[in-house]
Amino acid sequence: MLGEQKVSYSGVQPSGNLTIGNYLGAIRNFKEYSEQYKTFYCVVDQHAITVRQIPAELRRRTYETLALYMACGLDPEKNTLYVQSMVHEHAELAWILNCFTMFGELSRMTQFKDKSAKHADNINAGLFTYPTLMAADILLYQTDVVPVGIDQKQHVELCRDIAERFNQIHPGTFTVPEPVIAKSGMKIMSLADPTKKMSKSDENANAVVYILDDRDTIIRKFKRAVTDSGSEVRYSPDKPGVSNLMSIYSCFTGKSMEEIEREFEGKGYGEFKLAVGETTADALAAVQNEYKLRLADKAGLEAQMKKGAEEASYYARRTLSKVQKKLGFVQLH
Ligand code: ATP
Ligand code: LTN
Repeated sequence: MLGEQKVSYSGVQPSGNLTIGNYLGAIRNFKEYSEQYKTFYCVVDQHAITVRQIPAELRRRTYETLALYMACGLDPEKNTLYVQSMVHEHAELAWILNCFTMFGELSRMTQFKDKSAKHADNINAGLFTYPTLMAADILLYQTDVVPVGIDQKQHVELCRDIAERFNQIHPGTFTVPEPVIAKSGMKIMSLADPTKKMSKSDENANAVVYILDDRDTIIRKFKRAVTDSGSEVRYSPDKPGVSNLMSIYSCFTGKSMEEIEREFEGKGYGEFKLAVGETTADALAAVQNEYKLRLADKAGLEAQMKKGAEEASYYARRTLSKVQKKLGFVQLH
């Protein structure tokens, strides 16, 4: 809570082109808090460097991610939209929280295990302590809710544990946040392997539908999506490919699984896949148009970065100085 207002906080890494997984699992849900909550949505560039990035690409994607936030309907007058590295309190609080986080806790994080298997030549300390930086992001703003995809639930739960541990020693420091996982869209799977999460860092571009893919590409990718044996459109654990496509269709149309099964009864996979492709392309068209306008206005994006960082810093500074005081760091006035 900040004053009387509840707070929603989330972040997305500028580590690749954003996917419909990022959109349905996270960004699309940010907007619903805009009216009643105080909201902070961050482009987490410091998290992105836990795996090697090409500097020019990281810079470009930072602008793109901010433009996409706006294109997805996040009004900068109602939401604080900013870039993590422009608010130095994040890194400072992360250090402090490292001293309140256990080695064993970080070792259990499944994202760390997955990413260290994938980047075996670069298992750096930042990759390991990634969740304490994420906890700092969240706790600096006295956050109540964190809208994320299900893969981030474990990190938010660790953040809760860290906040509770800190509060036990230094009462009343942090609001303890809750993860909020969308009912549908919490985990969109890869189109090439429906047992794997759709991920922006996937090397196979056909496995992933990007928010900015053009209409033909979207339709082609869905046409090629791996489906299961049989020909029936049915939501079931033994049909992971079809079930994933049904989830995507349901997210974009609001239809229930039963309604979708009825709609495609007696029709084959081909017709179903085309419908999913067309529906997705239609739904993304408005976001794409708005995105192009936003991205073309570099000065506007930079003005927003500045304004967002100033807004965020005000709250971040307050929490950090409260923490430093509680810890016994000398404060000069
Ligand atoms: P990377 O591949 O670089 O790890 P990512 O695609 O997992 O990236 P993040 O920036 O780590 O994306 O995640 C941003 C938000 O999108 C998080 O809230 C995450 O839970 C959500 N998200 C990512 N992929 C999916 C997915 N396939 N389904 C639902 N939500 C997702
Ligand atoms: N770890 C998240 C990104 C992230 C985040 C956050 C999400 C960084 N800081 C704070 C919610 C709240 C991910 O998507 N991989």
